[in-house]
Amino acid sequence: MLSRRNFLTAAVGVAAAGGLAACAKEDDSSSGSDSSSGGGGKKITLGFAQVGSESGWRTANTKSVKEAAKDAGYTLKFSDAQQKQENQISAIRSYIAQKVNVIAFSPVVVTGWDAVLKEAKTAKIPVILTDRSIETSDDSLYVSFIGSDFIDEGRRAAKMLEKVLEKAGHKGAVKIAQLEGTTGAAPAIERAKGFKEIMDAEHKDDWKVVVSQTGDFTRAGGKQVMAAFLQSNPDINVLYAHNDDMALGAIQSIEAAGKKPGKDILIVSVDGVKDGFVAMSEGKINGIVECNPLLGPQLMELVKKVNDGETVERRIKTKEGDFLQEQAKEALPTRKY
Ligand code: GYE
Repeated sequence: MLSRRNFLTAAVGVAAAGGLAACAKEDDSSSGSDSSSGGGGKKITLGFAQVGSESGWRTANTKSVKEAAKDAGYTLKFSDAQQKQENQISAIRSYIAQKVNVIAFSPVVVTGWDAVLKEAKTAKIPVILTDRSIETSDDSLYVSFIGSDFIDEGRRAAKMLEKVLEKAGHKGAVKIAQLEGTTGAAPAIERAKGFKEIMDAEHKDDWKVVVSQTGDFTRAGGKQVMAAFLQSNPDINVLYAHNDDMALGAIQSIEAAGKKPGKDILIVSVDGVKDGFVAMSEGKINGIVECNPLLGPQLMELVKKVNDGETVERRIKTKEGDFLQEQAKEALPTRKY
């Protein structure tokens, strides 16, 4: 017989079957003393439903959440949904059944959450969105959203491209290939939107996105889609990638096609992971808009307030910077992810 907990863990694993099921996992970890959670001395249990492990950003985010939960002395129930919404929904349902104190999750896509979040509300379990937002007509379904402003990141990427083109002394048409993040995910929708806003307002005549497709935020996706872009549009001279991992995959295809990344094709991406900085210090990426994954400590503070019944800010934005090649070498040793 499966114990209740093992049964629930198995349910999440089964829901993940069809993908890389072996990696779908729900871990329980607890540490610290009961008193460290403060309040009435009762240890807080947090259920965290992660998107997956698609990128360097995500790896750093997971590490930050796990470490911060440990430092705060919470019991953390963690699951990896392998970028599949149905897995995340199963994980959230299992947290509701386990009566955790607070649920936090990073929604893989923006739509389709109302039903499961209503179940959490009925069970009186507060929900915090981390990193990615959702679309809902019912604002009472979550208490707070902590994460970056992705529209602004898109705008910053366009502004960065202006600088990159100027530095490269680029003349003539700007033919942009866009590698989009996961279809339907907030960072994919909004990074495209912010970029387009600046492009339409300020570069209508000289810039054009000639191809745009999802690479699912992965290196393999970026590599594969870029290879196809180079076949269909060999005159592309700029790549805007919604994250570093896709840019890093694309670099492999650009080199395989006998072109120089960072020269023949100017590259701007988002995140600022270490490998992105390394590629930038080698001259292969021209500019990176930072998106900070180290949300763990802020999230744990928020969890405590929510658990204590305090009123919290509805929207908490993370702070980040912009980096060009000249700053890459200097910044590299201090990068934390
Ligand atoms: O940019 C990408 C990851 O949601 C901000 O997801 C996050 C994005 C990040 O896979 O690398």
